[in-house]
Amino acid sequence: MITLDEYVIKKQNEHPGATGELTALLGAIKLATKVVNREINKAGLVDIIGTTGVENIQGEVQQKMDLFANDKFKAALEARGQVCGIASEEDDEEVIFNTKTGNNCKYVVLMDPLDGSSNMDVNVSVGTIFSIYRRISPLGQPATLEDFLQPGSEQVVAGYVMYGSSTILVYTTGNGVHGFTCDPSLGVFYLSHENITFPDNGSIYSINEGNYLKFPLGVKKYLKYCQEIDEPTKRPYTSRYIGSLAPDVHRNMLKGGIYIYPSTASAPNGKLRLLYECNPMAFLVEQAGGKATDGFQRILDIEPTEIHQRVPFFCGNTNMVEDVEAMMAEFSADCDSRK
Ligand code: AHM
Ligand code: MG
Repeated sequence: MITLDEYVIKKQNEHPGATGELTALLGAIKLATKVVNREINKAGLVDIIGTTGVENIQGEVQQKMDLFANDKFKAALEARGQVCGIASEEDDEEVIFNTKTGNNCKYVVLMDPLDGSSNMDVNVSVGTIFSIYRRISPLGQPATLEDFLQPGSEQVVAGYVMYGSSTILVYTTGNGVHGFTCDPSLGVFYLSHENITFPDNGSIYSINEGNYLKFPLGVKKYLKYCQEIDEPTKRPYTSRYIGSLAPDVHRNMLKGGIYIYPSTASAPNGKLRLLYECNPMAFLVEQAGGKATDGFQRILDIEPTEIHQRVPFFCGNTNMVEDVEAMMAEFSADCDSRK
């Protein structure tokens, strides 16, 4: 049994120049994860589910656990002293750790501390999604907005934690995707899923079909394709949608499938946020042998312009994503943001 700490240190030792800063940073994320996990497990017993009644900058009502998780991750990351700033779904702007220690740190973290949090009300899986970049501004000064607005291809680490029937932390440093399951009696994450890769053929599609009438024609055509009967291609595919990005993508990576949150008539850029939802998931999906696009271009190549920017998101088995891309190109080229 290899623990997360042992695994990260082993990987660190394979890089002669490694300083251990990234290892310490991941340690902070792991610590906050355990605190959040403990609290989630008490949902229903103590007053932690439901909304605060307050909206975030994106007009979404914050859940009590959104704020709890946000505070815990920020506190753990600042205390560990490896991060010069954080951008979070729950904060209006980037938070800069403008202290002597903070200004000398190399990394920024972007995160959604508790994604899909409304699922908690009904005991359904939620997740934490995170993305780590090397800062581009000079050391010794406060981090700048540009440190956060880097394309996803510059990510150093990306990962998610899924608080499900068990709690699993999955991450990549660009060297495969590895998952660690928490033993609840010890609070220790053990390597349980080394080198996760998509199976060759996927047969699951995940999308909020309630929005069907608002989807681009290319997506509508693809959904009909998924539902057609065709023995050789194992269609009809199975529809599975939790409404929590990390668990939905986790299932599709392990079992084979596609996740889609497209543009809609009322939300031309879709719902999901590029920097702390789509980029980290795209990095993981590519590392697992899959593909992630906005229907037309690679997610990781998009140059961000703002922290809470939204983007349509298609990710999963490469062949499935390419099938829907072909239909988007044929029927919905007007949705290509580059045109
Ligand atoms: P959140 O960040 O406000 O929790 O929203 C993100 C979540 C994703 O996890 C999920 O895939 C999607 O929103 C579900 O949205 P919808 O309810 O529109 O299907
Ligand atoms: Mg979210």
